[in-house]
Amino acid sequence: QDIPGRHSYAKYNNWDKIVAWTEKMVHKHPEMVSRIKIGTTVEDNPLYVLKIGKKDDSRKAIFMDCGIHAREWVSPAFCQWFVYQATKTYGKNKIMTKLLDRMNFYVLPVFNVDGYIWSWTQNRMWRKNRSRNQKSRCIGTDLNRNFNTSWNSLPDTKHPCKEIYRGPAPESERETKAVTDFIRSHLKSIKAYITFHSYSQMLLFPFGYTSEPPPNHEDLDKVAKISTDVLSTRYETHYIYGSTASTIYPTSGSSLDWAYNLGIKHTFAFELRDKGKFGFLLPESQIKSTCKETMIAVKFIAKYILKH
Ligand code: ING
Ligand code: ZN
Repeated sequence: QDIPGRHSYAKYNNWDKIVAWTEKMVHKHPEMVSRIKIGTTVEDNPLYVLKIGKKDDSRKAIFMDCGIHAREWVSPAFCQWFVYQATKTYGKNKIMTKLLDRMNFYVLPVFNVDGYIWSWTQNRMWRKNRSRNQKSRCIGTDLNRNFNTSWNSLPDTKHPCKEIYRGPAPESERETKAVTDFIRSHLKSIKAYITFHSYSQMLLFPFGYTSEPPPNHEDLDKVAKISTDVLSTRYETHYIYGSTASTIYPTSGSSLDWAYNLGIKHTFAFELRDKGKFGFLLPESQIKSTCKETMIAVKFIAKYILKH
């Protein structure tokens, strides 16, 4: 239903609506959904992970995050859609039932909560978080440059006024720390890490900090190829795929490379719709189709993880 003022999967929802939605999901599916507060932000907002699956913590798991960058609104929309579809189709859809019977999903619907709120209330094009910087009047750290992997290798991430400022130290930001602590403490079960950005229509895998291919490059390449193939079956949306460095640009300190080097051998980053016509301002009329096609790819990756 699309009632004005209410949470809707066909609309962009502000932070308050998303918080209320997390509560609703837990109440609706107490057997399958639980909400874990993994930390708080600089502005003291809660960071919530929704765990989807059975109580058994020893099963394989996939960690997914959305909204690491504030202005990429279709990304949190996808995480909400994923939780909705997973809970709605469990027991009805064969693949989803099998996935949720055998594995868990940890979904962080908004990683950069303070930035997300800022992009709703003050500056639609905001990317970073909202932490104050010493010796600079510029605000914010790029959370996707703040991870402890080749953190200081790219000089253009040094300046607090840059959109890709890496922060004063690796994991200096509370948001980064909350996520890395959570992943480290669930490392035994987490077999895949997927992070959602927009825009560009790409499926990326490690590395961004080097052009050296990771040991399982061929495997990642194959999974990415099939994922983008199945994604395109729904609306013929064309994605390209490859390593971050060779496909989009070199990066340092990204969550994708960090998770990989921690030992999670299947890590992917989606750059969702579109290719630049609307860019970050993707119209609400495209939310559902973006989510539906992405869901097909994510289900394929999950099936692959279950099998291997
Ligand atoms: N793009 C990503 C960025 O952080 C990316 C690309 C994804 C880099 C994953 C490294 C790892 O620059 C956007 N649009 O934010
Ligand atoms: Zn991004």
